[in-house]
Amino acid sequence: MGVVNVTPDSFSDGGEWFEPSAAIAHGRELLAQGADVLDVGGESTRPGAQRPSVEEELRRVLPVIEALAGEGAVLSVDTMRAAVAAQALRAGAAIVNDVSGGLADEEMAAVVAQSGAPFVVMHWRGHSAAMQSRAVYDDVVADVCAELTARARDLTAAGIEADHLVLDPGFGFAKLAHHNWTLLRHLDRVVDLGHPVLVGTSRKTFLGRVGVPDGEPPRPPAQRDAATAATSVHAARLGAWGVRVHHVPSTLDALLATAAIDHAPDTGNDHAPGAGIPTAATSTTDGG
Ligand code: HH2
Repeated sequence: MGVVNVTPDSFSDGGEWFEPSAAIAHGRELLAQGADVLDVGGESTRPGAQRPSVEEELRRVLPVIEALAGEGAVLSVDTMRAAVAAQALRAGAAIVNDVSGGLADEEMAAVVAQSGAPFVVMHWRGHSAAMQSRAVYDDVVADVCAELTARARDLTAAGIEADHLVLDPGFGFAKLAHHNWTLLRHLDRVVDLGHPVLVGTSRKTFLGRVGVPDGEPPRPPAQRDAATAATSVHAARLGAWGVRVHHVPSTLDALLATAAIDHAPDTGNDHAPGAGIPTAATSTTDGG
């Protein structure tokens, strides 16, 4: 899933794709690079971000969704607002991605249920101003699993088909760095809840601290793509359904390389049919 932030203030790429024409071009670029789904959002969730009005959020996302859906792209709308989700679905979005999992807007569950669209339910404990003070857990894996399970139960009671729910542990949302790492290590427990799982670690601050001594500032967001690729490969290995990233080529390369390892012939099978014995035509100057 490639990220299209139509915002002036997103933490990693705020302002870069704020004009509809730039956002549409960026969406096309992400598709050409191999994204299967584009996640279009008009509100930044970074700590301290000001919420746009509903009208402003619609003004940002609708032209981008209409244009890219018209070209056949599969789109999710990244919104906490039922009114935005409803109009985005009418404009051609196929999936609703709500970082609040339906908690921020009490109309959201009904809109999604009526549409029959898949719904990404992220683990959330409040809007950005309050969320870091709520990063308190007895056991982060057990607590996040329990809260996601409760959300799934309430959303199915509200009429959303259980098999339309995608769960997301919400990396960086009401989580300290060690909470994010522990959740990644035990992501199989979230997968075991029985829903597809989406993982969004892309460029988040805890990745910017990898290899940086304590007390020094984290690396800037654009220098976090290798760490994003590593965490995304790990998530895929543990059974994630999707990974949400800003830079598609680095994560896709890492996923494809891992898949090549998984599909390599067993040792001792060098001459088995289909083992890919290099020929003159396929050999390359660096050994193939
Ligand atoms: N993270 C962000 C936004 N939407 N959706 C899901 N399902 N999972 C996530 O982890 C997630 C998300 C934050 O990233 P970004 O959109 O780049 O930043 P901002 O909120 O500042 O626009």
